[in-house]
Amino acid sequence: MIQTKSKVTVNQPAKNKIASQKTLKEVFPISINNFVLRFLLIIALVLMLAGFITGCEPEEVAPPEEAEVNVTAGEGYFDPDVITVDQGQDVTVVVENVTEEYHTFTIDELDVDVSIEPGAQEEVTFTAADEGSFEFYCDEPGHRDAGMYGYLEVGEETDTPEPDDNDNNGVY
Ligand SMILES: [Cu+2]
Repeated sequence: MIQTKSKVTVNQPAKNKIASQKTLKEVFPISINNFVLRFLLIIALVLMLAGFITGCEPEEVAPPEEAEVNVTAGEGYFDPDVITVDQGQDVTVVVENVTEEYHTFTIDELDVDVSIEPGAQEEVTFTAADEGSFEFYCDEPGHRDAGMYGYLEVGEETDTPEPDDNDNNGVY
């Protein structure tokens, strides 16, 4: 019991000393840390700026990216039946024929005409150079009339009229 009491009395001044020493010691690490942190922050900012500059330059100059579209050729339909791409994009259309007969994926204006065997898959690549709406269809006899057609939309809502205009036209 006496030993523990003596330990307590010894510890009290020791704690005070440690506390005062800590405050002095803490001053140095904090100032060093601040200096190091500022230095690291400056380096980080420089690196970020360098990253932005090098990262932005090619994006601004680069042409539109390529577009790849998967299209299913089914019995009397293409899915999707509207393909939207940006003007100038190199477009690759992968057509999967899920039927047991031949189909084609044809766009007259873009000289696209690929035949797909039953159950097979073909891809065709073209450049969407001109803005506009281009019909794609299946050139097998009767298939277009059966519903195997759709539209390639190049550019932003080129030939699509505003919904309000349509309603007004219907009323007038
Ligand atoms: Cu067809």
